[in-house]
Amino acid sequence: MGELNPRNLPRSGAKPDEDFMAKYLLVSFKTCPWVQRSAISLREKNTPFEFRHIERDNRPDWFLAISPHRKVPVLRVDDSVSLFESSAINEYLDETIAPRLHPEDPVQRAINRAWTDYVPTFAEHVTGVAYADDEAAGKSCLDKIPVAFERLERALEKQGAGPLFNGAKYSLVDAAYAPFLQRYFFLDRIRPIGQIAKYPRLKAWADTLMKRPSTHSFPEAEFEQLYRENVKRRKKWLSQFIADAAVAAE
Ligand SMILES: N[C@@H](CCC(=O)N[C@@H](CS)C(=O)NCC(=O)O)C(=O)O
Repeated sequence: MGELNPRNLPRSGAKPDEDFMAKYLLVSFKTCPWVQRSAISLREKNTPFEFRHIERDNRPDWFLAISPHRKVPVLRVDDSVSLFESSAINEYLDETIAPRLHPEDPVQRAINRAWTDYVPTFAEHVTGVAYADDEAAGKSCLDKIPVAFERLERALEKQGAGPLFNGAKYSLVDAAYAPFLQRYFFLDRIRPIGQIAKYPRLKAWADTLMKRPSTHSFPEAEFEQLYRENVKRRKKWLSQFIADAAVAAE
């Protein structure tokens, strides 16, 4: 791909002989939950990958050439194939790298996929408040959180004992929800929401996922601070609840 080849871009501090040529290059915005979902799957599979963080407001040409919707994540494989959409990327990873994260049983696999398909709605309900323009909109977003939480609670009840969605074994559905459950905790610490404690199975699942190293692409406090800076910068209703001191790094 000549100049559009992301490998040809200079990387800060890397000397040519130290260059790390991973099979998998994950193109990312640092705080993107959809990227995080694919990064989690790679980590759960103990698969080394190179993270390439780009800026939302300055997307390079090589990225635009490989990302049909101009969105992250893009997974570049062997510097020759570019995959997009986090769900499709994760299905690909699961089909090509052992161990299989999807359940063996086709019925369970269908149930897992069905709940994975609910993630965009769950994300919208659970993190919508971060995009609300005013208090009324914020309150109406917050009202949707119990709807999403209740649905997941019922699903987890049917699945069994936990602590993960399918019991003891980690699955793609865990990777799909972890970034959004994490953002609920971030939002709850910006302005208390107080909902998750009412859903014991969901709370236990979320706590398990938050403790799991694969959930985290960055040190936890640093990442939460980055998230808060994004919320503050958006200048939406929620921004006012982030103290200036907390964004001193801006
Ligand atoms: N459905 C997509 C969503 C990806 C997505 O929305 N990514 C955001 C960043 S978190 C993005 O690239 N937004 C840029 C834009 O919409 O222009 C997926 O699962 O990969």
